[in-house]
Amino acid sequence: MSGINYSEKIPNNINLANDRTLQRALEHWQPHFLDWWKGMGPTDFQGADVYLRTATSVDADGWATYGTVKMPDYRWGIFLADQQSERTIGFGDSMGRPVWQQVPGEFRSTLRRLIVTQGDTEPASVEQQRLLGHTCPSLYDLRNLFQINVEEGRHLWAMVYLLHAYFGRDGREEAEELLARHSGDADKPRILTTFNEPISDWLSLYCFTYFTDRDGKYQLKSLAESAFDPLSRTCRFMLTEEAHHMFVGETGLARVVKRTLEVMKELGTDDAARVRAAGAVDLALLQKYLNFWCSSSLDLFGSEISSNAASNFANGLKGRPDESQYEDHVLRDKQLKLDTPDGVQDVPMLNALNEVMRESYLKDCEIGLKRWNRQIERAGHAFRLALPSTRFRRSIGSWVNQPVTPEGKLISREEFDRRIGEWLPTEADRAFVRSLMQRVVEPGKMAGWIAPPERGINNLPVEYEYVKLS
Ligand code: BYC
Repeated sequence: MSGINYSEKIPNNINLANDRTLQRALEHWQPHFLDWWKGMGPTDFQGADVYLRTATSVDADGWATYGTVKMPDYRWGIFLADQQSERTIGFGDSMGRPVWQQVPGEFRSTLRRLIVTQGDTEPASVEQQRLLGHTCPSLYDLRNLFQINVEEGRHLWAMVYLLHAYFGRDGREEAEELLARHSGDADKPRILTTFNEPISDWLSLYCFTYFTDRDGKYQLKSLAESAFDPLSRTCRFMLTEEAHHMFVGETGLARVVKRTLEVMKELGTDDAARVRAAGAVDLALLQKYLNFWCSSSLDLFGSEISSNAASNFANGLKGRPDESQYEDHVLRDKQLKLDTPDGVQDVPMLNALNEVMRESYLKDCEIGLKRWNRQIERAGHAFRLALPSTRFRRSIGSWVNQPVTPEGKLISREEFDRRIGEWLPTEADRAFVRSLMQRVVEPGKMAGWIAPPERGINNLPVEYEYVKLS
């Protein structure tokens, strides 16, 4: 069951050939996807040979094989984790009943909405990153970017499969719309705000893959708990791919910190202006980028108090990440204390689940910060990087538009407006970062603002020619 058939037009492990109607529908969508990829995917690199990994089966050994391929020839396909026999619903009011192999009529539009929202982020991120290839800091990084891009393309396939297979005509229409909305488009933007933010430099890419892909991890984990079994199996496989994206973010930022510390040592100063003059990212600037992307990604969990979250959980559509780690899976009698601008409120736990998830996400985000701070401490500097408060720069929820510092202190609007440039990248900061983004494509060479990685991909040396430019 878990082997993937690559001889078919659409590689899959779902016996697609046995379902001619679905096969035809997906084969009809496939050229639209390829047109979108050529028009909205990475610019100017479609002819390059890229060292990419792909899945040959969905089990631990077989899903990552490596080879050189031109991106438009990447075998995007449909891969679901194996079905678990006799799986039962793990949370909510129907806990213990068998999971669903079809969509129950009463949850059809909500499930479709969840799948469309998830699906929309995948092509959005490819669009956001489409120009980055031109300013890559190394061939190693260029290859990682393209690996992420093709896998986000595959994640789109994963959601489109669900729409086509389980939502009939509406699903097919939604699948077309996923290719028609575009990141940052004034008329047809992507659904969630973060996915309309430009990613025009590599510092933003590393922050995005650190913070936003990690939101992806948490959302996918919560959908992997779903009672709708095909969604659960689809998300379980997507999570294996997501790990590499966060690796790119975490190691990318660690390499930026490392290089900055080297420059500070060479110069014998931590003076930001001198660090910048030497072509590196000063730590205060990095902090501003972390503030920007972390706060934006915090919004992706939805409002602190959400009736959508409550009914999704009660109905078994969307659980908590790693639901089995909790004791109470029904949550009808629990409350949570939530800090709002109007004081502490007692909220039914079911309605506060977005916040529960956001808190576990933040704990996960802390891990990288601890590591980078250890690097800084070892180099003998007092500066520490920190995550912004969940109240800072929120665009949804109870703290929306409140003048709060990154430390979480409510201040006057006037002070907030005056000091915002201390906390978020200013136009001058962004222009400086852009000025660093000079393309380096000689094998093994790195741009001056980032240290080389500790090792290459799949045991190959860092100097390997990961992308052969045509
Ligand atoms: N921007 O009750 P509320 C990833 C809407 S990332 C704009 O507060 P709810 C990836 C919301 O849709 C993971 N609108 O929140 C990473 C709702 O509208 P409707 C993506 C927003 O519903 C990197 C209304 O506000 N996964 O995979 O409890 C690269 C009130 O909503 C925002 C998913 O999104 C926002 N930030 O939770 C590539 C999972 N937030 O429906 C990929 C599926 C909320 O009333 N989606 N709204 O018209 C969901 O689970 C939920 O829809 C959300 C929101 C968590 C997004």
